[in-house]
Amino acid sequence: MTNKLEALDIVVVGAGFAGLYAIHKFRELGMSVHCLEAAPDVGGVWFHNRYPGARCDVESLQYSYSFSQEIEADWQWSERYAAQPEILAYINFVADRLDLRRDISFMARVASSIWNADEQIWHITTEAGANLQARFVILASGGLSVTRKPDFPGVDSFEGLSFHTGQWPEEPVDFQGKRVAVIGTGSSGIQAVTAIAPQVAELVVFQRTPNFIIPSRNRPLDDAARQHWAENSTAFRARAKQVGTLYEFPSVGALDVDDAARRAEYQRRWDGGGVNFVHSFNNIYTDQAANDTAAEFVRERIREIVNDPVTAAKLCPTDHPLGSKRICVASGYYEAFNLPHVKLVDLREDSLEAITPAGVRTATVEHEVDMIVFATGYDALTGALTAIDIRGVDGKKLSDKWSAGPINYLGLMTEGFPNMFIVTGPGSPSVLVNMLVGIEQHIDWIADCIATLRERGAASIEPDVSAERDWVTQVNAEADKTLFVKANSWYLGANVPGKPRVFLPYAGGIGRYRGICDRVAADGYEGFRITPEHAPGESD
Ligand code: NA7
Repeated sequence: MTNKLEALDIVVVGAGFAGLYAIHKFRELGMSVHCLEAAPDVGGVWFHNRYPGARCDVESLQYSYSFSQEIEADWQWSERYAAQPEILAYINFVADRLDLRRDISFMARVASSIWNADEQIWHITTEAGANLQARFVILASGGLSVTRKPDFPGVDSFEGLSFHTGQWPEEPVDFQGKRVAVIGTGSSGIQAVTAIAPQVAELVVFQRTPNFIIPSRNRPLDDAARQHWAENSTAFRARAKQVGTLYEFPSVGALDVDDAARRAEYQRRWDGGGVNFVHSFNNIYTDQAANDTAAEFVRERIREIVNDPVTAAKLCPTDHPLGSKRICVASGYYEAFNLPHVKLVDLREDSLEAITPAGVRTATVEHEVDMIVFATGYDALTGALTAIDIRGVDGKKLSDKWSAGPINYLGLMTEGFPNMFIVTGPGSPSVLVNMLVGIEQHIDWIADCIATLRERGAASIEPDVSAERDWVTQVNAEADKTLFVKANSWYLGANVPGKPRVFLPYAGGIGRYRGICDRVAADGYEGFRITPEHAPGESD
C-alpha cells in the first residue's frame, strides 16, 4: 500500500457489509474515500466465519442490501437461510459490481487513529506502518470481529489441530473419522455441531450454558418465493426500515389467550422455524411469566427429541429467559445427541480444568481428541473499537473514556472524538436488528450529516456531554424494560472477564431509533456541537 499523505475526506475501517456500503455512499457524494481492511479480502465477519454449518439466521432475501434495485434484481438467493459461502459470494458480487476494491487496502489492520485539533484531521496508521489522513473516520470494524478464546490453563498446549469459529482457515478442514471437541454452545457452536456430527468418529460438546435452539426449517428458495419477494420488495423493504426483520408481530400477550391457543401458536411458529418463534406473543421479551410459557414449550420439545433423559435435562436451559441470550436457530442440533458417537459434557457439573496436549481435561476425566473447535465467542460491540489506539481531543484515549462502559450519543459518536463515526456499535440497535437494515440506516444518516457539514462549511462535529449522558440513560432504560438484562450474555459484556456489565445495544427498536436520529438531524443536529471551518491556528 502506498502512503497517502494528502488528507482524504473519509477513511473507512473495515470492508464488511458496512464498510462496503460506506465506500459506495461517499463516492456518490463525490468525496475521496479509502478503506482499510485487516483481512486479505472483503466480507468482514463472513470472510472469517467459514466454519462448517455457518449460516445467517435472518432470511437471505432480507439479509441483503436494499439500496440498489439493480443489485437486488441481479442476485438470486438459493436458500431460505443463506450459508456463509453464498453470503460471501454475494458480498464479492457487490464489491465487483460497484468496483469497490480499488478504494480498499487489504491486510491493513488499523493500529491507531489520532486527532490533530489544529488541522482538524485524523491521522491513521496501520500495523504495517502506512499512514493516512482524513477529515472523517468511519469505524465499520464490526460488532463481532474480535474473537475470544478463554485463557484455559494450557490453552496453547494442544498438539492436534484447533480452530476458533470466528477465525476459520480458508483451506477446507477434514473432520472425516476424527475425534473432535467443540467448546461453546452459542450460535456458532451449535451450527458447527450440527454440521460436524455426521462426519466424525467422536464428538464431545462442552456446554457451560444450554441455549434455546429453534429449528430453522431451512429450504431451497423456489422461483415463486423469489417472485413474491420481487413483486413486493418495495413494501417489504419499507416495513423492514421500521421493524428490522419481517417477523409476524402480534398484538396479544402470551397470557391473554388460553393454554390451548398459546400452545397452538407456539407449535405453529416452531413448525415454521426461525426467530419468528420469539415473537409468538408481544411480551416474550418483557414479561417473565409470559416468557416462561415459551421457554417451557421449547424444553418440552428438547425432552421429546433427545432420547436420553439425562442428556435432555442437561440441554434444557433453566437459568435465563428465552431470547435473553441470543436465540439460536439450527436444525438437527438436539437430534445430534441421539447419535452414539456424540456426547455432551455439562461444565457446570464437571468443570473444564485445562487444555492438554492430548485434548480437554475436566475435573473428572481427560477427553482425548484430534481437533478442538473453540466456539467461545467475541469481545462484542466494543472490542474492535477499543483495540485501536484511538486518541481524540487533548490526546484522550477512547479505551480510557469507555473503561466503565461505552458512553456515546445515538451510538454514532462520542464526545471528545470529533468527526469519528461508529457503525452499528454500542448504543445503537446493532445486533438486535437485521444488521443490513441497521447498517444502511447508519451510513445514510452519517452521509447526510457529513454532506450537511460540507454545505455549511463546517469543520467538525461531536456530541455534547449532556446529550450523550442522556442517551446512555435512555439506552439503559430501554434495556431495563426487557428481560435481556437477566442473562449473563455478551450483550452485557458478561462473557469477557473484567468487562463492565453494561447492556450494549439500544433495545428500543430500529423504528423508534430511526425516528430519533431523523429528528435530531431535522433539528439541526440537536445535541451535537458543530465547529465552523477556520484557518489553522485561528481561535474559534
Ligand atoms: P457466543 O454466543 O458468545 O457463544 C459462546 C459460547 O462459548 C457460549 O456457549 C459460552 O458459554 C461459551 N464459553 C465462553 N467462554 C467459556 C468458558 N470460559 N468456558 C466454557 N464455555 C465458554 O458466541 P457465538 O460465536 O456462538 O455467537 C456470537 C453471535 O454470532 C451470535 O449470537 C450470532 O449473533 C452470530 P456461556 O453462555 O457464556 O456460559
